[in-house]
Amino acid sequence: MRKIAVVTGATSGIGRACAVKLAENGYDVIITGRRKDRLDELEKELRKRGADVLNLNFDVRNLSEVESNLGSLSGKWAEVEVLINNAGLAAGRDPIQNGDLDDWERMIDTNVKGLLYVTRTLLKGMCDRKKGHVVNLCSIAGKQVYGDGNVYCASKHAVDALSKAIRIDCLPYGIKVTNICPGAVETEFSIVRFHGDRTKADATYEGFEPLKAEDIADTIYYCVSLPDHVCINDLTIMPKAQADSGHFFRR
Ligand code: NDP
Ligand code: 8X3
Repeated sequence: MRKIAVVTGATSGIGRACAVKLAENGYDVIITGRRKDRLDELEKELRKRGADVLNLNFDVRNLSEVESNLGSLSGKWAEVEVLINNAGLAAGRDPIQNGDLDDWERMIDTNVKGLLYVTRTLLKGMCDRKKGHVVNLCSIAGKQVYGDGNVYCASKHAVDALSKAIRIDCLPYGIKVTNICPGAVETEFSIVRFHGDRTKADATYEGFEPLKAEDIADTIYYCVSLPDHVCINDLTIMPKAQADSGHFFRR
């Protein structure tokens, strides 16, 4: 019997790659995101790989949308084993004194509150079934703060704290929690961060080989495929050319 996974933010980058990897490896997948056309295209791709798909179009910042989409799953879809909390973004890269309030709200509402809404909604069933694996997309920004990264780093430090907190609170229910902390991954992340400015986005990855979304999906698949008694709690994954948040070797 195929297992059920939920991937938030499956319309792009790491989330999309995770959905494909899971579909190729025996999971039926609930894919979510705001861009309906991309969800529809991904659904076709996953079905070609033999997976059944539930395509749910909502914004993780909206609690009632989260609850109406994920709070009343029925049949096999209610038995979610793996939740990949991936939906997230950086918006802007400015000194805090010049920070844009709308950017701040978007990051906190998506990366922290959205993750909480989705997790709370799905954890109830996982705890009842005493089975489940929550994978949170944190970041190296959840471990270290860098210049002009302020609120994004704070939001990812919150994810780091929540991964630890969920692990403790759900320990009696056999729930595994894996906190994934990548360095630079070339996706749409920087285009979103720089509000569509491709020159700035491309400069982020200039002179070195960044990680690919598939590198992270492979790593997450490894984590969720381990025997039931084994949990990778926390995993930092970097491009070879990136030592930490601030040290890159660019040619
Ligand atoms: P992308 O921009 O390529 O993908 C982000 C995904 O999040 C999209 O599918 C987007 O879908 C979804 N998303 C954003 N806001 C919302 C929302 N309000 N409601 C629902 N879905 C939303 O970036 P990545 O794949 O790189 O990022 C994925 C995660 O990985 C993020 O949490 C990011 O912080 C983290 N990360 C990324 C790194 C990188 O260098 N790229 C490094 C470390 C961590 P849609 O717009 O359709 O709603
Ligand atoms: C994305 C990686 O270094 O841009 O989380 O914060 S970084």
